[in-house]
Amino acid sequence: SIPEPQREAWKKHQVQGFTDKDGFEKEVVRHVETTLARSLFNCDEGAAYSATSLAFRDRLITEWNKTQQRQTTADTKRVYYLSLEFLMGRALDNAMLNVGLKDVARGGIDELGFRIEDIIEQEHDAALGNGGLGRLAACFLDSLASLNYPAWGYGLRYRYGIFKQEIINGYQVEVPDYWLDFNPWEFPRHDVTVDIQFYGNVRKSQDDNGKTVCHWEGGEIVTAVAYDMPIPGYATPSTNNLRLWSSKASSGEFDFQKFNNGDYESSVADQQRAETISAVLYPNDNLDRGKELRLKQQYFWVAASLYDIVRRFKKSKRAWREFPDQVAIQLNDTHPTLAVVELQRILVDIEGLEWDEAWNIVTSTFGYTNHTVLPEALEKWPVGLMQHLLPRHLQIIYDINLFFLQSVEKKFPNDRDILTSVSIIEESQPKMVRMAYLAIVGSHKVNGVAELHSDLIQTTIFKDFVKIFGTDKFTNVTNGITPRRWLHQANPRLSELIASKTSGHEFLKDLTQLNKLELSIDDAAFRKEWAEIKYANKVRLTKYIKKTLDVNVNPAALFDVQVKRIHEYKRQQLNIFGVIHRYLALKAMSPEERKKQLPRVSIFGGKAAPGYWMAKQIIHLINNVGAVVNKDPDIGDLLKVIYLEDYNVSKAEMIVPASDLSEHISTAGTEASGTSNMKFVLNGGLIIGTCDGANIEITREIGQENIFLFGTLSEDVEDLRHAHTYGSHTVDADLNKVFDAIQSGTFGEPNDFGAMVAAVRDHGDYYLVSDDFQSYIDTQKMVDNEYRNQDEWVRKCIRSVARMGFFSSDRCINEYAEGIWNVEPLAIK
Ligand code: 6GP
Repeated sequence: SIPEPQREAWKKHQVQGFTDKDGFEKEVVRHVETTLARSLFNCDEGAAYSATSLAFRDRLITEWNKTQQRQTTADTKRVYYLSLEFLMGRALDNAMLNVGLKDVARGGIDELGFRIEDIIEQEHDAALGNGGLGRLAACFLDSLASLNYPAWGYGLRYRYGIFKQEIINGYQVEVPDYWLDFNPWEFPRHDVTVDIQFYGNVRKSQDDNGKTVCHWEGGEIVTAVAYDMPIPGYATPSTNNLRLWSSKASSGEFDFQKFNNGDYESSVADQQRAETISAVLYPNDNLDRGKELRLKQQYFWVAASLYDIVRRFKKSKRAWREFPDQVAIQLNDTHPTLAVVELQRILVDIEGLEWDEAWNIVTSTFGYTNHTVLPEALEKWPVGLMQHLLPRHLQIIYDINLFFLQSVEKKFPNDRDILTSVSIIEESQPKMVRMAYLAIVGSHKVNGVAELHSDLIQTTIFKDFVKIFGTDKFTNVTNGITPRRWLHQANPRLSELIASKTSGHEFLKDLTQLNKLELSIDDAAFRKEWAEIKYANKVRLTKYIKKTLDVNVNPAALFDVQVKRIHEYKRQQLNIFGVIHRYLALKAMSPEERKKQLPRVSIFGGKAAPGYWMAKQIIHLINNVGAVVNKDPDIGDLLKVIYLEDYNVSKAEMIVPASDLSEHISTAGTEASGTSNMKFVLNGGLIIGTCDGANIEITREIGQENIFLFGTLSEDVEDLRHAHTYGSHTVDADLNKVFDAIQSGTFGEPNDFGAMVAAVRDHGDYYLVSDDFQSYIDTQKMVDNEYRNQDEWVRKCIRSVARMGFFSSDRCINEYAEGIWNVEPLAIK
């Protein structure tokens, strides 16, 4: 650093950042004219977006520097959140709101000849995630910064995020998402690099004291380069860091010999192979596909992050046993589990600690969050692949397993079954490493993401581990969402109305303040304004539907929304079968009877994993139903079926505030938590849902009279499945009529949907669509009836919002901090 006498000059010129409109405009013009090399003669909306973002980025980065400095000086414990996915969405609007300068920017941009809304729309979503797991990580970053926790996120800087979805002739088509053209929010740190080793072999030697030392040698090296994204807290100067690693060939890797000999292609091939590691996000949600490149991604990212964390710790010159006092690492699902093995390797092989001492440090450092009980999502890696790619790590895994099983044997002598069932190595053909088991053994806390889910993991997939470790190791942290993005940013008018009825914007820092809204519930003017805001949000979505799909929908109709990844367990098929049932019922009515019906718009959105054939058929059916229903003159406004293309975070910000009713209808016991359920209720929409995930806790908070619950309970699911397979399975008569309509060709080529119908009717109906169909239809009828009484409906919405305080990700992060990480916020003077 700079010596004391010269620091004066630095301090004099320290960047202050703008605070008013003039200062903002000056920064924008400077960036347009210098950074972007443009002028007032060729500054379009894109350039205005870039310059505005750069102006804000400059502000954030000065606060980022101060925050890091503060944390280093305070020398407190830091949290590291390791996640393969961060579904951030757009950054500009969030940055403007969190630093409290959106109005300043609005005025400045206006004077410079643009509209702030148009500028915001220029930004490409940072879509480095699939769904719930990745968006949760993004909400957590916002809360960590807003609550002043010293925390870093670590992830991969994918060149291609989740694909863009186009709907062509009713089918999903995937288009690559190249998002890095110009990203003003990232800072390349070409000086922060880590060399990562793969393959090779292990050599053993004896040190001077006769101790065996392992050396991992040979193989190939790939370099990780750090890219940092500043994460601004709301109404605080704290600005945390999201560090994403990008892969490139190590400088030794480029083969000049080949190059000079004219063998350009193969000299470039090595480079491309290295860059492939961080090239693409795997597009699967709740599904593990076990591809070698995925394992490479995992190790690459985990090894680079740990190197960084250990380097930072070593600067403090503390003893190794203090590592867990300085460092908490959270594993976002099992994807980063190799970090457990890598830290043990660093401590034993490189730092020379004894195994037990090292293992104590490791297990005190890590916490593991499980996000699903679906068997197809539980990660396993073939032992052979692990041996080839990470030979030393496999040895360490075997040793971890050996010592673990020895301890189990001691506790349960002569119980071979428990040894087989909890072994980290599955004795299958081929043998597999069970990553969840490794994560449990390597962590001091394991948590689920909603009460039901946390109970289920303790009584089903991990029950033997509860016997071994006791219940203390297992805990629940119910998910939450950030009210900054999901209320203040997505629904500014509602946020202002709430502010006017509570203690200003305090609710954005303490969401429980929403309960003050109940005091205003009898205020007719307030309810009227509430309803007007909902209507305006629906009009906005209506215009978007007209623009993108050329379908006219009536904004006064009930908007019924299901937007999320397409998955059989989430049961979009149940929803579309219900829509078909409604269509058939309307068709069968006389014109007089039809006039009495409530108009409804069924809105769907979401991506299917490219290799998930059934999910793609579901998308196809929804679109085909829309094509028939939307142009049926008998139906008119009474029913419209809309498929919104390319659902993502920024579209959610428009869709969620426009919903009257949203669907969270997974088979009970399959949706670990769900988080969009929380977003919809927080924006004044009601839920139709099953007794699953966080729906249960939402019901407890808002009251069962404010939610439409239906369907099988999770404790009955197993018996029903058993009965479907071994008993007789009869399908509900109304559902059979739906199937008949599909199979008679009403919605296109029946063969296209044969498998979807057969899955329910003939192949055991694993997701219990037939069991829940009638109660779903009946509950939808109740919805229609209740929606007619708009005054009571609005009261329900207000009451629900008032009681949603629990579902802030701030509450959730505080629970992690206290119960798992043992970290405290850093006070700011
Ligand atoms: C998801 C769960 O499906 C969802 O219910 C939950 O709300 C979310 O995680 C956040 O906890 N799980 C995944 O996206 C996933 O891929 C491996 O889990």
